[in-house]
Amino acid sequence: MPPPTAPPLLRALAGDQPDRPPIWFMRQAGRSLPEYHQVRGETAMLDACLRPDMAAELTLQPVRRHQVDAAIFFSDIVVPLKLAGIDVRIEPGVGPVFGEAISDRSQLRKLTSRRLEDVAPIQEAIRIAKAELDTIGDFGTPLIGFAGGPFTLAAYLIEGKPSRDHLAARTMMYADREAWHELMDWVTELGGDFLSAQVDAGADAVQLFDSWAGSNRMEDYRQYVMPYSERILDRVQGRVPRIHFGTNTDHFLELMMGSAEALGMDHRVDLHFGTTRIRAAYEEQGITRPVVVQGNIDPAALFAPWPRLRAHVDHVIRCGSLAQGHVLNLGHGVPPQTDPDVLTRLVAYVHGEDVA
Ligand code: 1CP
Repeated sequence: MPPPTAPPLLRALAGDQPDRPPIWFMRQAGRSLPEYHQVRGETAMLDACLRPDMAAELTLQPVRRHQVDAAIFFSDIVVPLKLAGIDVRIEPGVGPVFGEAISDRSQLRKLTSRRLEDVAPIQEAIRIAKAELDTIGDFGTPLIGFAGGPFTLAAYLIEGKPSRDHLAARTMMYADREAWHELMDWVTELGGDFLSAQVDAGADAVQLFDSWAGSNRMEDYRQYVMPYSERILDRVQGRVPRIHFGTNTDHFLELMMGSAEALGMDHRVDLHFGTTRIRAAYEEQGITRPVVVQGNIDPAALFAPWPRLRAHVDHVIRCGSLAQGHVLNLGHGVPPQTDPDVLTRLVAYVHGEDVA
């Protein structure tokens, strides 16, 4: 167990309940902050990710402004693809768009011969950010590194752009199992290299954004996705605590819970119910490690009058207290139109400051 002088995030991830849950927000950097637009200006998103000074600055902005208990590294899940020389850009208001979608084996072959080329820019950004983070808060502020889940990355590669139901990706899973495994194997290696490079450079914890894995049937997740999600998380096992996050994963929480120290749940799952289910599964399987959960304030509540938002947050904190460790977060990313002052007030409230 980390000592009481460890940052609250690391204590909670180890299954300790500090007086108050640590809080950070997925997508806390970026579009909701005026200072983000000022610093990024016209720089393309992926270029910003690969400029160490800029990526470090954008990582630090939400910590300075909101006093959150963790920074998340400013990058994107497609950065390792870009670093492997793949033609990808992030289109404003859309997301990742690729020069070509992977639809046949010859394209796949070309792809899978590629490796992560130069991780120096992201490692340098982490070192710059860490130097300042170490001086913020009573015990320093941890930096969370991340990678995209193999299914989520494969879905973008096969669709060539964001999609709603990931039909093309799930079709390949059914139609050409061999190609599917080859692609998943490759994105897992690449994502694992990206993740461990961040830990090598000083990331204190990691999160796997298995964002779109929930669009699979439970049995398909078990057979065709889970082994890869586990493998990528295993790359940093024992080095830093790991959070496994997905959306719409209510139908296989029990499968996800075993792959990391903490399970992130979106706002559709009642945290009370989710926590109880994990506890029961741990008991049944004789797993002795602590139940640690992350989540899951509904992002829509950020737009409600303060007393209503506060009541919802109180409810989430009460539910989370049923676990041995709880990291307070939204159920998914900060919506771009969020008023940043609401986030600042929310953090102050959770930290026990008098914000009415
Ligand atoms: O503050 C932070 O959270 C740090 C930076 C971060 C993270 C963790 C960014 C910057 N992207 C991500 C992860 C990411 N990227 C995920 C997983 C998180 C999630 O489930 O939401 C996903 C699915 C992506 C892919 C992506 N990149 C999308 C989603 C598209 C879709 O399919 O709907 C989008 C819109 C982006 C662009 C992006 N990434 C990050 C920022 C700040 C932006 C917006 C860039 C801009 O237009 O200004």
